[in-house]
Amino acid sequence: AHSPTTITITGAGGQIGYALLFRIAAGDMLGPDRPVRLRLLEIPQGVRSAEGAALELQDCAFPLLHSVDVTDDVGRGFHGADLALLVGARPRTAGMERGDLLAANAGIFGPQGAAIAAHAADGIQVVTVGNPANTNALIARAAADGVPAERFTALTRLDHNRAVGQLAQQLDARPDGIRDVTIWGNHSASQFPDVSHATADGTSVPALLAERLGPEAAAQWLDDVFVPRVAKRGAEIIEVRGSSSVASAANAAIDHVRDLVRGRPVDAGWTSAALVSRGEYGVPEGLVCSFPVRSDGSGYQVVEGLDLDGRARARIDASVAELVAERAAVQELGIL
Ligand code: NAX
Repeated sequence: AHSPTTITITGAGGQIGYALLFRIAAGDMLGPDRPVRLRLLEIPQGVRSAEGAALELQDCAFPLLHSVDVTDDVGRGFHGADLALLVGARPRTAGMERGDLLAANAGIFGPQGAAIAAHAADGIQVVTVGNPANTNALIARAAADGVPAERFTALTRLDHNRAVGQLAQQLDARPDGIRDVTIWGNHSASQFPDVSHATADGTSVPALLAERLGPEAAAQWLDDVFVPRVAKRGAEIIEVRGSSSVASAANAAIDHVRDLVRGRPVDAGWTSAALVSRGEYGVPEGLVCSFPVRSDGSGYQVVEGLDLDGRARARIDASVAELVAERAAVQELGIL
């Protein structure tokens, strides 16, 4: 039998936290053979909400759930953690400049990175969900002296799943028949959802689109409908629902961690995650950028060697330029 995995969830008293905790405790993330200990890290204002979730977790009597701790102490929160989901972040509020937002989040993710280096288990995997996710991951990693760069990832799986959902609808296909979609770049409206290598039930997605819509209309649908719809889906959800994506975000975080730690079947194709760049596809080293990735259960690896046409190259470069600008803004604030 496996010994319990200690999982720290920051912002656990928030909306995504509430959608995540019960699925993790039910075994949806690590599997039905892996008991878990949950550490809910909150700020003082969020502690009661996290404590309420802890009471409800108890009331589920989940067989895999060994313990739940709620704390607002960062060191205690990451003590012995095998896995950290950094969900809590400072949201952008009216009148806030980008610099203010980056500085406020650096004040959260810097100390959390340092606490992870000081207190977490040796094999810690750190997944950043809180926005701006890529740059928050960059800040946490910079503060986590001695923790290898490949232990830091950020969530673009929600964007990936959104892209798969849109293609499934457009092609009348089942989502699980769609392979090798890629989200490139930043988890923001500049991201590039790329279907040029994608297949649906083994047939090229660009060829299927051209067959259904005609070649010109297919190209137009990709540029004018698909890409903006995926990249701005978060805003669409807010407009329709009156509140941001919650269950789909928690579901994507669960998919991301499951593939990361349990591995992803080779025949499921690749997926997307933001990793610390080693210079793949010309992305400057050290940026946390979304790539096509596979996992053998020891972490994500970038799928290298894909051909990129001029359209893809230009869109990837634009999103990477935004990541470079975010890093420069953080450096200017003296944070990196
Ligand atoms: P909520 O505002 O409901 O919850 C955030 C929680 O974090 C609150 O309970 C708050 O008290 C807590 N918190 C704030 N600072 C903290 C700190 N220093 N330490 C511990 N906890 C802290 O937001 P929710 O809807 O749950 O969203 C959480 C984050 O996910 C946001 O930053 C949001 O932008 C981001 N998202 C990221 C997505 C992605 O795909 N990467 C998609 C969904 C979501 O938008």
